[in-house]
Amino acid sequence: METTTRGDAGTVQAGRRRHGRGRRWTVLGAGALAAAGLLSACSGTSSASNSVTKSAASPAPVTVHLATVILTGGMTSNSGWPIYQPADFTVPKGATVDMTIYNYDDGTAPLPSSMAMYAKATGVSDLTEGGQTVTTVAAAQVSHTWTVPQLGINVPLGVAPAAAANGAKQPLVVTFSFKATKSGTFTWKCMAPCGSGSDGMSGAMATMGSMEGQLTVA
Ligand SMILES: [Cu+2]
Repeated sequence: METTTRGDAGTVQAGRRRHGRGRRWTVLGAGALAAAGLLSACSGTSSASNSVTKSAASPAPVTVHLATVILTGGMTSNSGWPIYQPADFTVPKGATVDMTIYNYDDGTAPLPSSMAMYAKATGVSDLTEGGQTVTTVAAAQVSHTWTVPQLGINVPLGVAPAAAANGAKQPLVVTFSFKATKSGTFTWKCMAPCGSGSDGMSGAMATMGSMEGQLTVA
């Protein structure tokens, strides 16, 4: 009987132990479920962001074409006031931007030595001017620049070629590409002193919509 009692006691004890372990396991199980819940919440979040990433990444790469024209003050009856038209651009984020600038200005605005760095193209690829591949324009031959400081983009522009035999003005055709990877609204500027005033930095150079404007990447 003692054995049975011990046995019973043992069984009871064992049962308690098992129960205790069971509770612990239950607690652990709840913890594991909670952890799994957290994990599944996390994986839910990450799968949601994955699907956003996928939907943003799955369309074919976008290439957009921008074109702008630089007109002289003589062409717009605003003497001494060259202008980019248009001056504001909007492109989708992630796009490859193929840009063409038609520069009708045959006058130079030589870069002073303090601005000599703007003679070199940066932040763009495949720059051509007048059909020639270009990486730098001599500082003394710069007519204007298209410079987006926040994006590290600088494109020096040479002068327009001589007018055609019939007197029609000819543009210097400038082409280049860049990738719009960063969203935001960025001010671009001309860095050549092509405006008015003793230093050429007034007038058009100090006016949004003339020698500066905005590039919006959205
Ligand atoms: Cu300019």
